[in-house]
Amino acid sequence: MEKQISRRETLRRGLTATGLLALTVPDWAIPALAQGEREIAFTDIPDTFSTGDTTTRIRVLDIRRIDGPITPRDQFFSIQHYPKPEIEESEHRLKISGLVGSEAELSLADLKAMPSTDLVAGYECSGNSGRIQQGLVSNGHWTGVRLSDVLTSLGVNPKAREVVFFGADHGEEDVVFRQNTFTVDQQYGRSMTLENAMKPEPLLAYALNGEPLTREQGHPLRLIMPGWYGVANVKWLAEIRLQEDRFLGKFQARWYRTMMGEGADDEVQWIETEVTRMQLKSVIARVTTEGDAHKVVGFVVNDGTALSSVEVRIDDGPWQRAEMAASNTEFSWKLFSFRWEGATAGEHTIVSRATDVNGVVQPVEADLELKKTFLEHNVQFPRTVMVS
Ligand SMILES: Nc1nc2c(c(=O)[nH]1)N[C@H]1C(S)=C(S)[C@@H](COP(=O)(O)O)O[C@H]1N2
Ligand SMILES: [Mo]
Repeated sequence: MEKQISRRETLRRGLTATGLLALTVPDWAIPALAQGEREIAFTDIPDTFSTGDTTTRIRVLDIRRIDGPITPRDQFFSIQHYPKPEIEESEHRLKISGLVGSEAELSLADLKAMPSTDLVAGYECSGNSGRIQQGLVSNGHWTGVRLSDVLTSLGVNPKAREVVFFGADHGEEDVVFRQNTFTVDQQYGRSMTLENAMKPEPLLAYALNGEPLTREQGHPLRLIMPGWYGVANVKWLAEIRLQEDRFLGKFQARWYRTMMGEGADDEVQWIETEVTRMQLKSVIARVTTEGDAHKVVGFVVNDGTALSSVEVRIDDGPWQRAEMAASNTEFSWKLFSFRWEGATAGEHTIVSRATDVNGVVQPVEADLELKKTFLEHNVQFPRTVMVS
């Protein structure tokens, strides 16, 4: 039955039901093509670009096709390091171990019996960049149980300081220790401080856009860590372990880190940090035309800090303010749109930049010169289009 309702209608109902939106979605929030509106092709996308699908290791979102605030389930980007587990919801147990008052194995039914929370959260993979057309990004409407409610209900031992999340997915890893290499089977694991885990936002999510999670998105249960890079949002969540000491697993301490120099010349200090909260990034996703008018649409991701502006620049012109969509929320991606006046025939370069209320400005290449590693690449992303 639900299939006969249009996707937009389903979305509207879902959002209305959860009070996230007033009765109607403002036209604005839906950057779908209006009648008579046509897309202007980017000239910087290689012919070989393809999104991939559920059979490939990575599926990217074709950001030119963004047609509303919420990414449809069948377009949501997906990436993982090991083969995707296939888990029966009725057989799944979430183990909660370590420094808790009482260890537990919770079924989906146990979790669904607890008060549920709805949250719109968007994120990108920390490896997202222009190389893959910025397509490792999506924005979902998640339903689940607050992590803090689950932990509080079991009781947290005062010694606990670190919360580790393990997926059911696993694989063989070479772990190097001095001159030895051990090949062992490990689960995907990520951690955060207890303080972060007990914030109101982290969600143990069992639904995406009003339906059970897709296998690609971690069915039947995953962590949603609003404002953090994709890597923190552990899919196929099998175990939560509370401990006193830091967790040093591969995807926490080795693969997902950034090395960046601070200072200048021979005073540079090289700092290595974990990949956690999203760096401020804006991306132009699409340019369209209707008659003489041109419209530039894009999105911003960040850690949830309020924005003070998103601006667009055409060629060497001035920075001009874009308009923000009414559907944007604290942890959603933030859609923006810009009316491009007086576009002339020929090739143009367009770029956007976001600024937050703390005065953080999206960097240019030169600002990131001392970033040696490629993750967290939030540089301004100039695009070229051909206006005829
Ligand atoms: N269990 C598990 N969770 C995981 C991963 C993984 O390999 N295994 N990959 C992470 C990474 S790197 C990203 S970017 C996001 C992608 O989430 P999505 O596929 O739902 O878009 O999942 C994260 N969660
Ligand atoms: Mo990622």
